[in-house]
Amino acid sequence: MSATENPSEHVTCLALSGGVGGAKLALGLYHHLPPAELAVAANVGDDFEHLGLTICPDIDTLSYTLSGLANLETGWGRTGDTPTFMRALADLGGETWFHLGDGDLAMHVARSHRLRAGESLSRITTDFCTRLGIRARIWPASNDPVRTLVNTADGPLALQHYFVREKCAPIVTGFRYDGTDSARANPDILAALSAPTLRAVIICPSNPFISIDPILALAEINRALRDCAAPIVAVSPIVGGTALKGPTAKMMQELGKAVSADTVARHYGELIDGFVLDPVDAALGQAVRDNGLHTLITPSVMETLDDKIRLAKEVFTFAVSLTKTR
Ligand code: FO1
Repeated sequence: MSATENPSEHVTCLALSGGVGGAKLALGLYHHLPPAELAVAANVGDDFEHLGLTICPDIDTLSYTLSGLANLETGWGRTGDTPTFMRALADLGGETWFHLGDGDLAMHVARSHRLRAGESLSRITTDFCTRLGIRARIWPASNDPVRTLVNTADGPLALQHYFVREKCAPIVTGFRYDGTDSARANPDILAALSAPTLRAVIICPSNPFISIDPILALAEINRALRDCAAPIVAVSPIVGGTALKGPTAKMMQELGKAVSADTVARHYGELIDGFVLDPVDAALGQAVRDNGLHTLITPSVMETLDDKIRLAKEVFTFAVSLTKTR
């Protein structure tokens, strides 16, 4: 692709993703599709300012996962990273509840420096992806700050304070996506959604409340998804009544929702054309179809790379086979 070409013209598949759980399917898609045909719209609602740095956990998790640098035990951070910075920080009485490995720290320092110099988050992310050898696109949902706040019984908490510092313990009563009133969507995402080359939009099995809704809360993206000609399918992050990863099930329970894959299908409602369920939830398929959605029932727990590639292939094939009913 030449520097003057528009990257969105090459995209046949746009994935919407948060961090660890969604990145697994994004990696499968990266292997299944010609890499230049894949773009991942990354949640920025988890981003926060910490120790004077702008940290973008979902962008970084996607970048490390697609470049093969991810720490496979945690799902976030870099493999083989060392803790010298954290130890020195602790000795100085600094905040240590959020772990920044030495190599990972370079990402935050370099990004924060360039943001302060006036570069956009999307441009910096594209440059980092190129330098890490990633041939797909990772597009921050917005270049403007969007910050997810978790409303809890003890008051609102910034996402990382809820998630990491408080270990998801507080009872959740709702969510707020600060900044979405004025934040502009990443123009590359809007261009891809209106391009005739786009064949499928895939909502990864990420947490609907804290990973996907902050993307959908951007009015321009929401409208572009509703107007887009390509089918939209979502993969359930709930399998057999429990979350594949993280606090999705706990949140659903605390919000008074049934912890079940069809709750996720109803959550996305008319935005989506198809929904992917694991065979353990096959009995829920009829209820999902009764709500006007097509279903694909296929194993969706991804442990190995082969699992990720197989699921990605099946989900993409399912999506492109659908004729839009919306
Ligand atoms: N998650 C943790 O549970 N503890 C951490 O100390 C932590 C550090 C961290 C550093 C960089 C990064 O990119 C991600 C990090 N995460 C950590 C993951 C993370 O913040 C959450 O998994 C996501 O934001 C939720 O999607």
